[in-house]
Order: sequence, then structure tokens, then C-alpha cells
Amino acid sequence: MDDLHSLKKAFLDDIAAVSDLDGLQQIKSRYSGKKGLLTEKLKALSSIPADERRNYGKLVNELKDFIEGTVKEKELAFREIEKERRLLTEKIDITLPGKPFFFGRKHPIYQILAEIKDIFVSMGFGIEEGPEVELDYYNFEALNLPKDHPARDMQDTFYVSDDVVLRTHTSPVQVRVMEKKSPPLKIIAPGKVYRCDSDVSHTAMFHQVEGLMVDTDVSFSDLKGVLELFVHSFFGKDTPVRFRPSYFPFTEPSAEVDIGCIFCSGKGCRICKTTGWLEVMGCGMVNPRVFEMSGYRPEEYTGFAFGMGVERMTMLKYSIDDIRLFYENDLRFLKQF
Ligand code: 2NM
Repeated sequence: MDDLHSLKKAFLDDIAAVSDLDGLQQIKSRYSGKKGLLTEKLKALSSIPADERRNYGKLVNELKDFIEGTVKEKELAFREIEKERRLLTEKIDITLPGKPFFFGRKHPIYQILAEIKDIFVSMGFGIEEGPEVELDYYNFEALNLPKDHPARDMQDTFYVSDDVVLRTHTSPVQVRVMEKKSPPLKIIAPGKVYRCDSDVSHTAMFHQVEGLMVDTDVSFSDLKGVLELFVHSFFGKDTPVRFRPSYFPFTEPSAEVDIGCIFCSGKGCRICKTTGWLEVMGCGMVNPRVFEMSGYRPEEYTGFAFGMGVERMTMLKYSIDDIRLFYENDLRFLKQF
């Protein structure tokens, strides 16, 4: 019996000295583990004289209950202390400002492209798209650009093979639409085009919007009305506009559309080369030969067409002097739009 008293005393000393859960775990296995001191006493029961065994066994079991109960109590107390400690140290300050979150946005070229589309859609134009890898026939031949025309030069055009090119304008989309649909037609063709060219105002890939309107009595006045309305919606209603004679193989007559220089208000500067005017797009009455090749009867129909560069429109609208800024992916530039 004395051995049980000293075991209990040793346990109480150990428990009084323990300061954390790890230490408690060690005590637990020292006394009631598989090879623990209490377990030893239980195993030794068989070697005790039969008349003492009953009483001794009862005391061992009582000591076992006491030790296990005390360990459990201590464990709960330690867990409570640990919880208090974590509540104090892991406090979250909900008044701290949040981490900044950066939203993506449309590239400036696509913002302007959407603006241009909206203006023409509001005038009743439909939107048509087509392949960027195009047959020489649709890119050149059907637009009255004969084989020896300078625009077909290897220096400007990316050739995929003898009769396949990267489209140099979006006009081939319009030819494809004319082959499929009969007049009246009122469409724009926005998209990427490719020319082997690069400097401050040219990149090998850029975006164009071309337009086409065909009906039985479309006139140059209709062309002027539509494009003036477009320029005034896009650059502002007080922007001066003029039509200057020009030449394109696919239109006759042809013209360039100029706006009063937005940099010097028409006084003449370095950017407008002292003319007071800036070229914004090309246009004209569709050449009857183009209609013929697409299967429209030139005796029955007339039409106008126009084309503009989206990068150029964006540069003019925001006074940007280097086209390459659009494609360098510098967020300091892109975030301004
Ligand atoms: C321009 C200028 C003038 C044009 C012509 C055609 C088509 F397919 F109807 F013949 N589409 N676009 C055209 C006319 C484009 O861009 C400067």
C-alpha cells in the first residue's frame, strides 16, 4: 500500500510542476501509458497474495481514476489558457485598410474601336467581320488593284503564299458580303490589318474600320453627310471638316477627309505641317468595276465607301505622338485611358 501512496505523491509533485500540454502528455504516458507506472501495478496484481489482492486492486483502480481525472482536468485548464492566449495574440484589426485591388480594362484601341462602331451602328450600319489571312483575289484583285499596282508590293504586303496574304485592309470583308447579299447594304468592317511597315506612326499590325453603303441612288452628298456626322460625333461638333480630292483604285471619285488641326486650331504647326489640317480617313464612290466583280449591276446601284485607322484616330483624339506606345504594354501609359 505504501508504494501506492508514494506513487500518488510523485504524481502530485509532477502535476504541480507541469506548465504546458507537452509536459502533461509526458506525465500521462509516464503513469497511465502502456508501459506506465500504474499499468505496471495492475499487471503485478496476480503476484499479490489472494487475500490482499481484492483490496489492493480496488486502491490501484481508485488511484488510476484519480490520475486520469486529474490529467484530464489539467488538460482542459491548459487548453483554456491556450485559447485565451490565441484570442489575445491573433486579434484581427478590422479597421485596417484593405489591400488595393486593380481592375483590368479595355485597351485604348478597343475603347476607341467600340466608340467608332457605336456611332455607325446608331446611323443604321451593321457590323461584318472576315478572315485576316485572305486570298489575294479578295484583298487586291476584286478591289481593282491590278497585279502591277504599287500597293501590292512585297515591301508592304505579308505574303503567305503566291495567292494568300495577310489582309492589308478590311475591304475584302466588304467584297465577301457583296458576293453573298444583295443591296441595299449599309455595313462597317472593323478589324486587324497587316502591313510590312514600322516607325512612330506605323506598326506591322494595326486596326481599321471601313464602311460601305450601297443602294439605288446613293450620292456623294450622302457620303459627306455620314462622314461629317461621324467626325462631329467623334471629335466634337465644332470640329472643321473638309473633303480633299484624292485617288484610290476602288473608288471614283475619291477623297481624303481632313479635320481642322486639333494641335494648333488650324493656325499651322509642326504636326499639320503648317497646313492647319489633319488627314483622318479616305473615302469615295465605289468604282463601278468593283461592283461588277462582286456581281452588283453598276447601272442599277451606286455606293460610297470609306476607311480609317483606329490607332490614328486614337492618337489624334488623345494627342499621342508615337503609335508604338499602344503595344509596349507599359501600364503607366495604358492606365491613363
Ligand atoms: C478606303 C478609302 C476609300 C473602301 C472601298 C471598299 C469597297 F469594298 F467597297 F470597295 N471598302 N473600303 C475604301 C474606299 C477604303 O480606305 C482608306
